[in-house]
Amino acid sequence: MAGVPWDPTQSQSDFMLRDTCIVLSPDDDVVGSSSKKAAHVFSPGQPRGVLHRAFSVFLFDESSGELLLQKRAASKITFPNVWTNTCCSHPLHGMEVDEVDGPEDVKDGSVKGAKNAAIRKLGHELGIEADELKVEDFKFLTRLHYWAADTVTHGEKRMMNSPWGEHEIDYVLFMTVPSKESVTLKPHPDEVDDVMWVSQAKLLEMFDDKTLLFSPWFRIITNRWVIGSTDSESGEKKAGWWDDLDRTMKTDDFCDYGTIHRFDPPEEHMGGAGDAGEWLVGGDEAVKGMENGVMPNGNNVNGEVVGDSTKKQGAYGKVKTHKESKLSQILHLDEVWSAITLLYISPLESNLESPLIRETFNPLDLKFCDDILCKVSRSFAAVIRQLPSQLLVDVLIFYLVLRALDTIEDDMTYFPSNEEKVKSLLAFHKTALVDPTWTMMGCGEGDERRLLEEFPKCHSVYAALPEGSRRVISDITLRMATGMAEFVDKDLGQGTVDVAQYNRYCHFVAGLVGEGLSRLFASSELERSALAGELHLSDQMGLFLQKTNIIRDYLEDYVDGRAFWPQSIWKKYSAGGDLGYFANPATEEAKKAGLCCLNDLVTDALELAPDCLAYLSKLRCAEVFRFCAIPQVMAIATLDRCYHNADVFTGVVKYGRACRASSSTTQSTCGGCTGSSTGSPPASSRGRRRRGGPASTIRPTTGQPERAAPSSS
Ligand code: D61
Ligand code: MG
Repeated sequence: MAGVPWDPTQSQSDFMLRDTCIVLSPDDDVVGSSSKKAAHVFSPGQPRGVLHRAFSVFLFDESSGELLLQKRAASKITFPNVWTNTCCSHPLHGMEVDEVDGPEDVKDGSVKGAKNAAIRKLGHELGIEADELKVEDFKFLTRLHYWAADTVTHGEKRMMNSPWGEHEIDYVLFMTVPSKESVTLKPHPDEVDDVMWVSQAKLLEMFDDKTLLFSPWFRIITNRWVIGSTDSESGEKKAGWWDDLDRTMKTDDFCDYGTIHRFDPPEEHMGGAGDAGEWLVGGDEAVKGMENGVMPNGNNVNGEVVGDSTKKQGAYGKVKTHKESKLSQILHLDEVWSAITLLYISPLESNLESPLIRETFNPLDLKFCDDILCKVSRSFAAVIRQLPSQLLVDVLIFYLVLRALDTIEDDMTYFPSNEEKVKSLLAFHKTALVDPTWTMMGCGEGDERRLLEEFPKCHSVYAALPEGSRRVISDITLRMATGMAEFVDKDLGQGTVDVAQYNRYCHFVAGLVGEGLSRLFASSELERSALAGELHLSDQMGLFLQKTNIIRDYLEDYVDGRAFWPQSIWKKYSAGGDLGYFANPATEEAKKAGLCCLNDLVTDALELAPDCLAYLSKLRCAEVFRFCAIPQVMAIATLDRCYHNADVFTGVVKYGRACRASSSTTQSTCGGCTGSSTGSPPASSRGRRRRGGPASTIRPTTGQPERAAPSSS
């Protein structure tokens, strides 16, 4: 993979977002990548974060035998204020000097990747110059697998539900220098608050000092290996690696490359936002079934999230739809070509009638699911129904389950309090997905309400899916619900606070869909199993679709009192200090500012495009490719239409007939879902939000409008 220069001047939060950690199987095989941030989030859906690779350097002064410690800066996001070994960090994907080791590198002890990463970080954190240490001089000793919630280090109070933690397979690296003077120490203030060379005796004294904090991994490594011990039963003395540095560095006596030593953290580092408890005591048995660095259903959720129930958001008013003129539509030759292709050359066909599907599922329940899918999203229905039969129903149910969850999220009046809504969201995976009789009456509108009311039919089909698919669906449902719950109490009248919050929301409601889909693709064996590990790229696929919708739906969302445009962006352009300013620009100047703001957001979204293309390039099954690529292409077209287009501020920007026609063919092949006789009510009555995929603007020329498309004509 081509490397991108790593920027050591970034802020801590940029590192969190941009550093791409190496996601691991419990056997230390590379299975994917994750942003540093996503990997370190502890939540009910991933109570121990995401397992990734790390290294821990212990640097000794040969002459005095002292070890260099660092105190992590108070501004660090994870484990601030703790004393720890010389340097601990992560090898990353995509570095100019490769940092990714494979099994062979571990077997022969070379682990050049981890060592390269160590050199990079010793320079960045401590200011040690590149020529002062040599990659060859590191001694790789062993690996340990541990996790720890960051419950202790955030200030005075124990953060029982800390959202952060570590979950790593850590490569322990020793290095010696002839004397302290051999290395320059210029600690980076964002990383390190203090450094200290200590003897063994001094360190033991510090360990006893209750006013000092230590990183859990440093304590584990030191007590287990670095400092010698006496066996309590035999009284036998065991040498520690620090006791005879010469032997440690020059022989392989202490090296163990075949074992991954597993440790649960000390009691005080259990818990965290996902309420994680003892786990690795079970050794290799315990880690069986890990997927993409996460233990599926490995949650210890207490399910009780208490919310402030005061805020209710307003129902939205109807906003105008901007359509394109006929002439301008005809000028989109590419779209016309797509339409012709789909109409006359190769219409998407539904695979729902396949014998495999008929035999596996209750036909009446499946028919309900298929019908309701067509009602709630024509566009996704079209791309889902052309999937191969071994994947189709899994994705269909995945869609309906999340649509049902989203209906709960989006109903602004059904629940007596936010607290009740949060409860309902967080329970969904163990009510709707477990109890075959579960229903919810009167929530949402139209076909979505029906989906919830007749949910047992969905459950019946869900229950007949392979266990692996159910696990993915249930896991993503819980994680999405947890994310939605986090936002229930937020006042979004003026949008999200900043880009981080905007990204976070999009991750929960769409990025996770991407992850779930990749896992379903992989488990169907239509795609390579490694796709399931492409957490980052999968996430970006969802973000791109969701951001496009959010940009397009500016006015609807604003009128609705639930907007997502980030303040850190739009406040740069709004003299009035209100998001609604763009809808009623007082001057020419103000109008221009609005367009600049819009362009800023479109540009932000477009930054995701390369990752989306990278994701698409990994697909090898034509139908899966089509399923993924069509919504992306529609999103690009939507962004194209929105760029520098003042219509975004006065209504909904829509596609023309060409795109819609292309989907009408897909409808014609899907028996039983032509238009609507039951019909959705016009979606305007009470706080229902309506957003389809970007492809939702592909609609049939006849029948009722797509759920996403309030029609002005
Ligand atoms: C490949 C192909 C399709 C992909 C993908 C990768 C990655 C992510 C996604 C689709 C998801 C994109 C969501 C974009 C549309 N946004 C919404 O519908 C918002 O709700 C989000 C929560 C429910 C997500 C449901 C969903 C959507 C598409 C799927 C799927 C599940 C499962 C399988 C396949 C596609 C939007 O909804 C409001 C409303 O319309 O009521 C919102 O609340 O913003
Ligand atoms: Mg929603």
